Amino acid sequence: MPDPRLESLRQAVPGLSLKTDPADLEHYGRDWTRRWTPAPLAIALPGTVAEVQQIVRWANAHRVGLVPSGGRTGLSGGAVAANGELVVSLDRMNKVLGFDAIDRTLTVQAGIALQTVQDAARAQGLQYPVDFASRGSCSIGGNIATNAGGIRVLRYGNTREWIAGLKLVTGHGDVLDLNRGLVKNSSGYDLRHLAIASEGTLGIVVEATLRLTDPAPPSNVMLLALPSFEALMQVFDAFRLRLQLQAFEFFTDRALGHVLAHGAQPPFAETHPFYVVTEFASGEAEEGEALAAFEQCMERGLVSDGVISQSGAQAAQLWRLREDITESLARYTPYKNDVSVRISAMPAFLAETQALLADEYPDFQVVWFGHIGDGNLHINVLKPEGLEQDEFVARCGRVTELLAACLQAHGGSISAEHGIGLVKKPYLSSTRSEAEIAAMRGIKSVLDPNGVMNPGKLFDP
Ligand code: 2HG
Ligand code: ZN
Repeated sequence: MPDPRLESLRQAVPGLSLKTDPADLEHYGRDWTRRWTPAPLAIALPGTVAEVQQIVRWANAHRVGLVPSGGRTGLSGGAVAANGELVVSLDRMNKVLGFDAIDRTLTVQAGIALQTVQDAARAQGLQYPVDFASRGSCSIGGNIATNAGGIRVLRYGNTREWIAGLKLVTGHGDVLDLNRGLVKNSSGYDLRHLAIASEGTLGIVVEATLRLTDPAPPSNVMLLALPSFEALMQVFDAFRLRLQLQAFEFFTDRALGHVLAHGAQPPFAETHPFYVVTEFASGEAEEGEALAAFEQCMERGLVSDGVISQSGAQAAQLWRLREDITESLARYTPYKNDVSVRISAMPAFLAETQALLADEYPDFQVVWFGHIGDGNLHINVLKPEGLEQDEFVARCGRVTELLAACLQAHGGSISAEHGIGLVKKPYLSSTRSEAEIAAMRGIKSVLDPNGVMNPGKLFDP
């Protein structure tokens, strides 16, 4: 029998596109975590801001939870609908609404894919510089909801830096038109920044005005082989002193092994314990500086080999070694950590964490990689075949408590760029004080008094 609430939703939002097929419920009810069994009430695909408002008002009247949904490439369970929520997919709201050459802004609907935004910026002779491997599938709304980072944060910052304005449909169903593209605006609380990284718990981002910038200069990509973890930050320092780096990413030999098994070509004849991919503007002077930094690192025993891209195709090949890690690990349903500390704390934190995880995970494969230049590590623990998912997650959860304590001691964060969602909810207090969490709850109660917006994500009611 059809759920009577859906009939009332149809009446409240005439003409609303709704999906209820089991395959759609499964598809739209999960994100890349693959840990929870999807069980949404239905999938709503609004086409206008007014329809989103009507859905939110209906949800308040019927006390139905709403899960805002973009590309669902998230890794923290922020877009999971496992408790009879209505998924509000922005798939149909995926257009470019306008470009302003003087303001250098692009206004888009929130369901647009990151790659489409990058292409639209390029077509105007500019760039939208936030970038990461899921660019083709993730949406700008999701990027905003998690303040997504990625591979160019070192040079360009996180998503937050590029949001000149956004429209938020609050948990009341009101539309807030926040900051309206202004460069300067000291008129009180900047609610735009509250919406960024709120993981859909305050409302649904329906539109955004994005700042664009000059196109990136042609670049060179360099892959370095390193003998030790301790060398990482020293190599970073040596390169950063001489070059304006656009990226500085690292991965271990184990990570590379998975990417090679997935079809990539080995970069060196020999294997090395650690690798770094770095990118900087091409040009004679820059290449000279890169070579000097490389030689200096070789002399100090910090680097054991290296290759610099000779063509765009080779640059893409080198990037693939780093960008394909997540996909190549997906079949092991990894338990993911996405942690950060200030880069000054990184050497001590790395040493401690390495020792901790070696002790705590003697029998699990642990894969390290990440945005080391931003102080952001991704530590993926692979589920052994045959071990039940619940048992695996419980064991990883116990270790995450220790990791969270270590992060707290170093002033770090349990989520650098993926969000808290469901996965990291138990550890929020390692990164945020009680007073901060109380303030966040207070803000939520103002913008979403009935708790319909993404219930159970970030913190419990
Ligand atoms: C990346 O940096 C993404 O590649 C995914 O943030 C990280 O899979 C992960 O743990
Ligand atoms: Zn990342």
